[in-house]
Amino acid sequence: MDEIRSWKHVFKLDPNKAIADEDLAKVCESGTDAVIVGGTDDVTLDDTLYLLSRIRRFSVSCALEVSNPEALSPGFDYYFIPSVLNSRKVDWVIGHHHRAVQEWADLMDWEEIVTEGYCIVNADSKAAQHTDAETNLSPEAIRSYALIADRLFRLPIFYLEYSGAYGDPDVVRLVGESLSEAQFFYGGGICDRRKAEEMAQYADTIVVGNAIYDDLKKALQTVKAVKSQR
Ligand code: 1GP
Repeated sequence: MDEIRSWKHVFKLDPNKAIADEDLAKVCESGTDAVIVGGTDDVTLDDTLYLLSRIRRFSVSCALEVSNPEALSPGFDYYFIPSVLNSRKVDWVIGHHHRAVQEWADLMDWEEIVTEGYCIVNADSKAAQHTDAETNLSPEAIRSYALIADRLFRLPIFYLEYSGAYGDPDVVRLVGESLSEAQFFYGGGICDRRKAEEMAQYADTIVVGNAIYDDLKKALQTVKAVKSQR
């Protein structure tokens, strides 16, 4: 967890989306602190292994965000386990986790496993729909999920997920001010330098996903934006 605490910027790559070798090289050598491999649906073991083998040509840290236990594979530096705190379905909060631990507890290296307390707030995102998240939340309600992650459950990461949409900077600031121990991940709609700078003021770690596939040149500039704030 000590290394993760130093992460200011990460790219999230979707095993289900194609990326050319030269573009992947640019992502991995961009100066980002880490690459997370993760997607919402249709994540297969084959696609995950293929992407991992290509990322491993570079020295960048690499975490697998587990959305489908069938796609779990050894070889990552970390395994991020999301628990969607605002899901209406117990499976996404703790049910899938319980089944996985029953099956694989003896094989798990707990040192590599990091739990993320998620709050998904963009109703139109696949992540919200897939997990049946309650997205109609006031800033205070979102802050309360952050406090649950931080103080009540003492999770190492609180992840405010706007996936596919740029969030409300006032909400992100409120959450940032409320957390004391948990590492604050913000993800959603960061597609250029200005947006990266804005959210990096409030979040400990910003996550850039879709922009890699939409406009890589601008996505790469988000790294510089964060570095220049250091
Ligand atoms: C998605 O939080 C990440 O899980 C990043 O969001 O794809 O909108 O950049 P974007």
